[in-house]
Amino acid sequence: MTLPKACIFDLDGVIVDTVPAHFVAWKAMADELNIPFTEIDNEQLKGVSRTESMRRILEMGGMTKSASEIEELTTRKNHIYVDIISKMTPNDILPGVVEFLDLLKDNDIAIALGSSSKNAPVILKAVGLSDRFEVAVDGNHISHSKPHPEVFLLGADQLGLSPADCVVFEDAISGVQAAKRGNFKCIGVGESDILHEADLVIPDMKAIDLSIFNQL
Ligand code: B16
Ligand code: MG
Repeated sequence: MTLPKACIFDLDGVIVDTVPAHFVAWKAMADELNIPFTEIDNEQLKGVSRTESMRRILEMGGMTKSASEIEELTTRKNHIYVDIISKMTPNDILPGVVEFLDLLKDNDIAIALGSSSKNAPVILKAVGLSDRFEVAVDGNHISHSKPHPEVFLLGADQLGLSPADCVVFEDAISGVQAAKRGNFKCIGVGESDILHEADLVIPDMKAIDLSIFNQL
């Protein structure tokens, strides 16, 4: 493809390395419930909303809980998670991200955020990236979690662009599926065997330049 008019970035796992923090917090809840929970299980929760993630962990343990119990568990998970992310600094931005955002800006390619996280504003502030996104759609603005395409469609709409004008960067299976269901080109950031539904997979954001779009 030629250069896109915009790039829409996932947050957790693409811009910042919050995946281990989510894992630690979910593992604490799973341990309490005596549900085995590994990093492989955590892979399935990437991009998935907080409540849906809790439901899936309960499902792994063959358990059911009432809506109020789920609310109580997710609230405590979030306290553990927020405690970790509140200590984040610009050093927690993943390698290559700032350079790539600069490159997009210099080439008049718009930059947007498409995250499932309700903590996105706090994270962006902590790492000093709040003013880098023209449009920022996060878990506070959507009613359907990835793999539903709502978060990216809303982002494109707020940019005044169609999905064909935008490229999505995603680290989660659910996020890649959301992008593809919304008719976006999608670059997976991570392992190609996990993100095989993406149009292209890169291991990380290090040393990427505009030639990446020629590969789509
Ligand atoms: P919160 P992303 C997602 O963010 C995470 O990948 C996922 O693990 C998390 O459960 C979800 O946000 C909700 O996060 O509890 O902070 O609202 O990858 O879409 O940026
Ligand atoms: Mg992610």
